[in-house]
Amino acid sequence: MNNGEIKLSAEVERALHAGTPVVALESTIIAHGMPYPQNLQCALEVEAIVYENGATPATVAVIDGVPCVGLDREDLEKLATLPPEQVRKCSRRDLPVSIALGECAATTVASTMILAKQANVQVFVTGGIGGVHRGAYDGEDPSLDVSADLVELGQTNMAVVCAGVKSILDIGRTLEFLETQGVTVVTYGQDKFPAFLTASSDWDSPIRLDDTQEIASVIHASNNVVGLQSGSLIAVPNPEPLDQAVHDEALAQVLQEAADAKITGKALTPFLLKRLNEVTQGSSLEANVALVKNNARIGAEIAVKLNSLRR
Ligand code: PSU
Ligand code: MN
Repeated sequence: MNNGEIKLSAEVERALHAGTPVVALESTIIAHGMPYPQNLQCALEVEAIVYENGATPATVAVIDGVPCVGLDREDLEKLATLPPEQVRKCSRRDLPVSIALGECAATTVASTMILAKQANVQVFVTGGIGGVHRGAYDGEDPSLDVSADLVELGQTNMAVVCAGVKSILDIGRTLEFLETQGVTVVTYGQDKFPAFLTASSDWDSPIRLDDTQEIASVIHASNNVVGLQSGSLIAVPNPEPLDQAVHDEALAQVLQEAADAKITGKALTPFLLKRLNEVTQGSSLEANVALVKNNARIGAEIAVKLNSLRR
């Protein structure tokens, strides 16, 4: 695929041409991570926050077989309102399929990184990345469920801003895997690595930085001094976390439900998020929206500072 085959929105094309900062956003969170209408509202608010903080938002998806970096309102609405089963959750392996078959597909962290990189975008904001699932390496019959996001971070140069790794995953093994892949992992403003819905996990972050200027300098050094072709992960603690006790109880319940219903593979994360939202009566969704909006603000700030280092 070359750049000519990726469709850029007019705003993104203008920003890239002018050399102003652009922030990529993923679309699985819209089609599979949140229910309608909160998904559309969140997507629009996140784009507005990126603009307010000095960068141009570029939501990534495949629309009728065309890989897009920057969506218009109509495409965003389509992704948000189509029944999730009609929108492929499109990771690296699925990208060629969705393009060849002319599908509408929502890009995960892995495939958003690929398309954003092709478009020369350097910073990407999401909610949570995929990780090593609990039980991936355990027991007599390990599932080997390790997200392609982690491998992508090891091989595609992109600064990914997230709120850490969901507590439904095996956070310790996820951090080990990222180390093996050579991914620079930084937590903003605290020692512990954050756990998506909750602000903190039991695991220490490999690196802590308290200043977005320093974070931009790290990304700049990775890209322009050592020329690493791997990505970096910036973890930002959720500013409006879910109550820990509510979280722990709900999590235990939905993990058991998933095991009982034998839900596995790419269906697992959407199932767990949906059930968590139902069990917590909307509190987990509120925490999810809050963290994505916060990440958009910090991510745009990093993109602006990184952009001025390039000059
Ligand atoms: N975590 C969330 N919400 C999401 C996802 C992760 O809290 O919507 C999505 C992201 O797009 C991520 C993908 O890239 O799930 C990972 O899926 P898998 O574990 O199947 O690779
Ligand atoms: Mn998986």
